[in-house]
Amino acid sequence: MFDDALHRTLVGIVGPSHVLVDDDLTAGYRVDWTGRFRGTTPAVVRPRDTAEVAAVVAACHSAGVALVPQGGNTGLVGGGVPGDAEVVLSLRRLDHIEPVDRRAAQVTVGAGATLAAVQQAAVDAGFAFGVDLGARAAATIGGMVATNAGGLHLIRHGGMRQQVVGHEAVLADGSVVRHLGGLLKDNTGYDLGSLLCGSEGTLAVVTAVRLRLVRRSEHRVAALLAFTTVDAALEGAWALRDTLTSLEAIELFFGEGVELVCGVLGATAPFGVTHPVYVLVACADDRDPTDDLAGAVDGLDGIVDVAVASTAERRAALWRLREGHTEAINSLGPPHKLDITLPASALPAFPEQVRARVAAVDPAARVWLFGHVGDGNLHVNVTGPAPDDDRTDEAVLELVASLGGSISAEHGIGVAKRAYLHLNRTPAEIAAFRAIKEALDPDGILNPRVLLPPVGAPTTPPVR
Ligand code: 2HG
Ligand code: ZN
Repeated sequence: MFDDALHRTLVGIVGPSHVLVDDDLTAGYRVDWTGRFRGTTPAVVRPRDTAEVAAVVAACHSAGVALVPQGGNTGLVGGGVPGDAEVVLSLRRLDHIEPVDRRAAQVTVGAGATLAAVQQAAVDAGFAFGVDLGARAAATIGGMVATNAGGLHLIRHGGMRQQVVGHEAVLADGSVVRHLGGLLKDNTGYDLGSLLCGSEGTLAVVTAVRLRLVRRSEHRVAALLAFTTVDAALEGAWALRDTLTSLEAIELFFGEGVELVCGVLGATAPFGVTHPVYVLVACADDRDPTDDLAGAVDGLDGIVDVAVASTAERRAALWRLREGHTEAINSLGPPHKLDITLPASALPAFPEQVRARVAAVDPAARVWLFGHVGDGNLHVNVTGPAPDDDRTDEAVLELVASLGGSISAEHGIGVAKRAYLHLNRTPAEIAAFRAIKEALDPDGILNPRVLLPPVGAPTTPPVR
């Protein structure tokens, strides 16, 4: 239980100004970015280094008080905010970035370093970081590890798991595991770093990671391609994926999304009319990739409009149309975020299928689709249903599972999808997950409300 004694202990560890208890001070830590998930907490604790994190976790462990680790609070499945009793363990102050190790092409960073800061450090040293995503200014590396973030460049460099070459984390009893050497060949037992990727704060608190860096490409170009049908857009996207060696990102979105982004954020679309479907393609290379991109686009069927952007400013304007979706949709009220991956063969029919499924459950709901089409990851956003009305979530996730897709591509399970894990994972797999959790956190103090299905949740996929 959180009591005066624990409060005093925490103040002794991190100092009085880093144990926040007043409602107005904790407010921003208790609600997620979308506003759909909110809770209460006895305290937000803000340690400044690994030793303080370890002491805080040990104190909470002794008192039997659960913790929710939190980074930039940009998560979209309710995995980083408290329910009603957990202490929020904010890792934001662990934002150190060590000098880039040029010989190894690696950098060690604290869990609280933002993605943007790590990207800048990599660029300053002549490299790049392999993962990019729209929330780069606020998202922290620790949170990105915890959710195994994928993002925009996954088709080129992989997701977070592929970048982590070393880790440091605090276990549930306050002990520290540190393996930050960054050796690429290192078969000395279980790969705890890999296990922590996607563990959503349930197995340990990530305090630092060593990241691989990638080569920096000096020349970039982006193009927005407009299509009249989903089929043509997908065929085009796949053809570009298979021909362009400089491809960095390939994104799909729809006319209604572009109109919303332009209306809400004041962005401008490059064409005089709104087209039904768009593909945004980005290339980066050591030499100017514009000719390669133009050549590849020329060979595609079904394109009705093209805008090519070479300058940073024009590229940013095209990216605004895609990255602005999240913010623009949020202006309609807390959305239901259903971040899914589908097998390529299921993608063409999916937009119509998912709209029909949602309409059958809630005719007033609106469906917004956009995502990283190169890896089959679509973001299905549903607006209209109340935050706690899960009927459309269930309908969409069941459809996705029946098509052989994943109910979480890159955002994690959090609290939003834990009741649906059985759609993708067998009873034996879930039992193995529980055994790992039991072994590393026997008292269940690390983010206990996320990822694993609640007791009593279904264990077998529904028969349809
Ligand atoms: C993106 O790809 C993020 O922009 C957020 O993963 C997706 O807002 C979303 O649903
Ligand atoms: Zn995404």
